[in-house]
Amino acid sequence: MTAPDLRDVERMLAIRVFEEKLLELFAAGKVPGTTHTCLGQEYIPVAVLDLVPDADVFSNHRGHGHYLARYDDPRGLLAEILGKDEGICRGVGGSQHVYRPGFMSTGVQGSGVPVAAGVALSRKQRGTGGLSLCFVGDGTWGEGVLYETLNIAALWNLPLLMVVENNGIAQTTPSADALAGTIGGRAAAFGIEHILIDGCDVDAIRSALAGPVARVRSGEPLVVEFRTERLGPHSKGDDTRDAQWRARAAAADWYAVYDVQGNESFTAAERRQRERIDRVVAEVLAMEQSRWEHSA
Ligand SMILES: Cc1ncc(C[n+]2csc(CCOP(=O)(O)OP(=O)(O)O)c2C)c(N)n1
Repeated sequence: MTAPDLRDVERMLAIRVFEEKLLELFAAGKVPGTTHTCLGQEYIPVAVLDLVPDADVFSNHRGHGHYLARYDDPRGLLAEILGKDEGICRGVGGSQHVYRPGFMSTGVQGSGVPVAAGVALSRKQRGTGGLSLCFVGDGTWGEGVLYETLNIAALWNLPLLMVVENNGIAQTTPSADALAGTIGGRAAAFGIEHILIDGCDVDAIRSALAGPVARVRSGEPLVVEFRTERLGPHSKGDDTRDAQWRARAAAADWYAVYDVQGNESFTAAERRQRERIDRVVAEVLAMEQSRWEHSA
């Protein structure tokens, strides 16, 4: 692995610290609704989003890292999750339904995929350039609309980049019990290129993807599958994986692979981010609740 760039590591740490704080706030009863953290997967949006500053991003239920890697706006996101008026969507969307121009998430599995293709079609027809980037989990390959979308994307040469965060499990169902064949094989059925990324080296990921992503812009849809590990539970207490699996996930964690603890500049970056996120938490907790909050 090449020496990781401090700025990239700091962005990954910002997401990690944010997600850890969120679980603490949840345990303290401060988070309405539910929340899904991306602990372990932070490097994926950090690696990918820098390649596509011209993309509309379609995110999913596990989308905090996607948003933070793009906008570095923990204040707006936390305020949104906690239902505050200063949240990105005035506290109406919460953790899973975030919108701002160029970014949209949804908690309805797979429902962002055809929307991403529609926006890609619109870009193509209007000749604006750019592309749609859609994040999905491996479990979402059980949603039929995904295949209808791949079919149309291939047939109409849409600038659609689908990033699959394959953490091997969908809520409590191991992918091996639900997914026949492979994700690569399914992309191939539509004549769509598939790239498998196994590893968390952000520079290597960008080098591997730069060329294929450039081809997406000219109308070659692409599926990029990341073999990754979810460090936390699906949402809060629902982790059915055995100790062996959890140990494997911990060993693959980029935080360990990058040896954050053994690198002075990384530990300083982590300290900076902890202080920053602590400040954000204090500010957000002091904000007014959203006036859109239901009173019942
Ligand atoms: C249409 C729909 N069905 C079921 C759910 C409940 N649900 C939320 S996340 C999830 C599992 C998603 O697994 P995957 O796509 O692999 O993403 P991961 O959670 O592993 O990141 C399920 C079943 C949902 N949100 N939407």
